[in-house]
Amino acid sequence: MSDEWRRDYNQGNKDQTAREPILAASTPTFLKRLSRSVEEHDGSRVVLALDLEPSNALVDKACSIIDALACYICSIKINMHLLLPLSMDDIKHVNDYAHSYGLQSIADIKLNDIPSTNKVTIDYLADSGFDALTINPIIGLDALNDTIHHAHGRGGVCMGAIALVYMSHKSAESSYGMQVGAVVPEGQHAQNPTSSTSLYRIFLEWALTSNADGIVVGATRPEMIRECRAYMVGKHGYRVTALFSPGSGAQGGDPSIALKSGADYIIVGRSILYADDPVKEASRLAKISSSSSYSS
Ligand code: FNU
Repeated sequence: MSDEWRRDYNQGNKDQTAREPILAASTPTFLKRLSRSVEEHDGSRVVLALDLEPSNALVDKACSIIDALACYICSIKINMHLLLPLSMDDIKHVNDYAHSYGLQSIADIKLNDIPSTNKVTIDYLADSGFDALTINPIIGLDALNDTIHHAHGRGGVCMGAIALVYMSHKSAESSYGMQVGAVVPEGQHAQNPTSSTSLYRIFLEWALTSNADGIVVGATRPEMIRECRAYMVGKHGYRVTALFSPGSGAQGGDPSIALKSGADYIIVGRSILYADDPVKEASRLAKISSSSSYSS
């Protein structure tokens, strides 16, 4: 190994283990940036899922949708609908365009790999102009911790991380609702060997322990939103983690009930994008989101 390589290698190792914050204390967190966007957009707590059907000119379409809807939303959310067909430069263009309206942008990739791969993914997403990403806690507590720590320390950006807790689609119950036994660390004995809980409760606990900026709970399950919100308030005494709720409209959830049950942000795609009048629908949802609030 050359001296230069050795120096880089050792530096790399040190950076990995030191876990020192690399950001200036003044770098606003994702949630602060998102709150600022809410203020600048008339209190809208609507995150627009830019789920465009395959076609040509996706970048132009995405930008004209942003032009039309920017004042009714606080963030865009991009998933495989655009991430797969577009180049990194195209995605950066769309994200920069959203930023020019003061909007945030979330990469909905449900990150789910070993920490070293997750870190490279996060770096690419940050370079593409994303402000936050979604992550799947199934990777385990230590990996979640490590990955979120990396996202938060991402130079100059402070990427947010939003952990899946209970997804919105029908069959989510068979995984997120699954009863699982408590995991006992090696060498210890379970106090109560029969104790079990639901997977989503473990994911919620892990998300909070790992300082996730947000959690996802489907608008199709208001009772779960209520339970998770009550647990979050009980644990911290105040709100430090935001609850994002997809599944209104096209998936059958009611945005107003989701917000009253404890959602901070609603994520909406098709019911805006394919409405007869998308501007009217976005404006209606923006009003609902700015006026409906959680009551315990
Ligand atoms: P719409 N989404 C979801 N449910 O729907 N990220 C989840 O539990 C989840 C998500 C995304 O139904 C979905 O991929 F974790 O058209 C889509 O982009 O309003 C959006 O939220 C919902 O779109």
